[in-house]
Amino acid sequence: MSENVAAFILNRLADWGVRRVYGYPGDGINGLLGAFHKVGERVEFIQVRHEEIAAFAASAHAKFTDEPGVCMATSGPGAIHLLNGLYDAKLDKQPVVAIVGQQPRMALGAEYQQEVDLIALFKDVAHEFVHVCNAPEQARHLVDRAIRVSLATRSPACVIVPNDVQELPYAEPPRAHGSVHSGIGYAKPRIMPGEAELRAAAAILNAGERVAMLIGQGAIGAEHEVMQAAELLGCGVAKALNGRAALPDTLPYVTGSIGLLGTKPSDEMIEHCDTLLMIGSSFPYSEWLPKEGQARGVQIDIDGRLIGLRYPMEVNLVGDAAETLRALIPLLEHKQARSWREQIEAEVDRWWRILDDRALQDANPVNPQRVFHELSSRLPDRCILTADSGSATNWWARNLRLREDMMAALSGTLATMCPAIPYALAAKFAHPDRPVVAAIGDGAFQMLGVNALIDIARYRDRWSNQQLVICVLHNDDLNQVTWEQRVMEGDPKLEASQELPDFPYAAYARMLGLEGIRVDHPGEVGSGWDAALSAGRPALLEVITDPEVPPLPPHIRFEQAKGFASAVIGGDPAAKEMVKESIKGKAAEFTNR
Ligand SMILES: Cc1ncc(C[n+]2csc(CCOP(=O)(O)OP(=O)(O)O)c2C)c(N)n1
Ligand SMILES: [Mg+2]
Repeated sequence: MSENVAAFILNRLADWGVRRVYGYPGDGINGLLGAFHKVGERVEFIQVRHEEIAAFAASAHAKFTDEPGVCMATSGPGAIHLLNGLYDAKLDKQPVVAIVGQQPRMALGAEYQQEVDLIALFKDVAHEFVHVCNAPEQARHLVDRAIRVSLATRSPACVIVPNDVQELPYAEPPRAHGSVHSGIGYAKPRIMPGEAELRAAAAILNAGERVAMLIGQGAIGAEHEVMQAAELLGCGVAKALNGRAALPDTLPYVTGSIGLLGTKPSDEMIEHCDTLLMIGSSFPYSEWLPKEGQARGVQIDIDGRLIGLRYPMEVNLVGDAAETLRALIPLLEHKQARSWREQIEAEVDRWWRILDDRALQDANPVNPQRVFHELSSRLPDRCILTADSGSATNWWARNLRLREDMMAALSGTLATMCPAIPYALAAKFAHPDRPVVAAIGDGAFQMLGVNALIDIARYRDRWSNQQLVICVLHNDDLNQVTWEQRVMEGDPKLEASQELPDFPYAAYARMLGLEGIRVDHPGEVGSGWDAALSAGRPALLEVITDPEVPPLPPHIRFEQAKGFASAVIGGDPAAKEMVKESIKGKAAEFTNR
């Protein structure tokens, strides 16, 4: 019996090295689902609770491996549900392939049931490649191109397959005019700037007296080169969120995160630097970069379309971070004056003490900073960390001291809620031997985490290492936005939009057969982590945290202080608690001089 188009597509994915497809069924992909019977163990269908989880998992697979992530959904509603996860991949530049069903060709254009214009729907998110497979002979090059384009452009690609085409016998392209004969394989190119640009960059960096380095996800894999360059330049290194794991926080000159979720040493380094070296980052907020004219700039980025965009750089080096640094390092002089570096290291040391103090301050009942403070010293070797979008991301970004050989990911650029648990799922499938720790707010848990936890319970037997902790920060509030309303808009908290219904997170995990631990006392946070990490099965650690601890930026700008004051005056329901907690946080800065 000859192979049908659906089986061909799955086999072709397998030939490209794809082992796993995250998805959800529907009659638009019944042909493809049937074909999973025919491909044996070559490719596996991982059913998740929601197509958005599938797309997040595919995005995370790409983030945690060098491979494309693949997701699959049915026509109409299933396809629509994929979108948010695909945008996460698009904005964070990850290779993801979506295989999507469609109604039969003869029904299209008839306002048929579940008929959605999928090309139009995916045209933006998968703008590099979205095509319909109308003929069996097309299947080969559509799969080949979707994967290759996603890898070459680091973006999502989409193949739409009407369900009648899935069932047709596959046909190789004939040797005829108009046929296409594609092949498999993609090797990353070596992308390097020219010699003249390298010299120009070195001259600027050698002339600088106060160099600041900012690295992002493009610096992942360039740890040793970044360290060597930082040593020569006598600089500090700040990290954008997606580059959180590119360099260990245990190095004395790593100033940590930058921006609203950033640290004071990063902010001060940027404010006083005379030279900026930005590597593999598209950090967007100009107010946290040097003022124009303050610093001379050199940037390294693999994508020529994105370079020189955030700051007017004098030299733009288009190239892979590690390769480019390897070529640049021999041209760099070892800076003799070390006082700038010493100053940064002293600031970093002081900052960690401020963070420790802030984390240990009382709150009602648990200070959310303490959750990450206690985790920091307990992070298992080689762990993979995931975070959601919410106030907890502030503490995740600041209070965790990552060591070597760890990985970390979140929705950096889309900053969507809900990826933390789907990312954890994909991390476990990609690296079943590594511990995983996910941090998520109660709002995001109620939005999609409730469903994604079912997937963790469902698949946990597959993972050799059972260390997987999902920490839910239970504050009954959409807290990040509550603070944004106060600080950015000067509005009091709007309870109608911000308050969350109560939910028994730990008890729910226990119902699913997982460990569930609830902590409502500061003294129990550390033992809560110990119990969760040694449960012998995935665990949910629910911590009742105080929503009135402000996720303050490293320094409050005038307009923000004004907003904060007007929220207090405007009758915020928690005015008293807010003021108390903010003053405590600031006080830790003054006592750690
Ligand atoms: C899908 C989506 N909807 C809305 C937002 C806006 N938003 C950002 S953080 C946040 C609050 C998250 O609340 P929760 O998960 O409880 O975390 P908390 O801030 O309380 O720590 C919201 C609504 C978003 N980023 N993504
Ligand atoms: Mg919350």
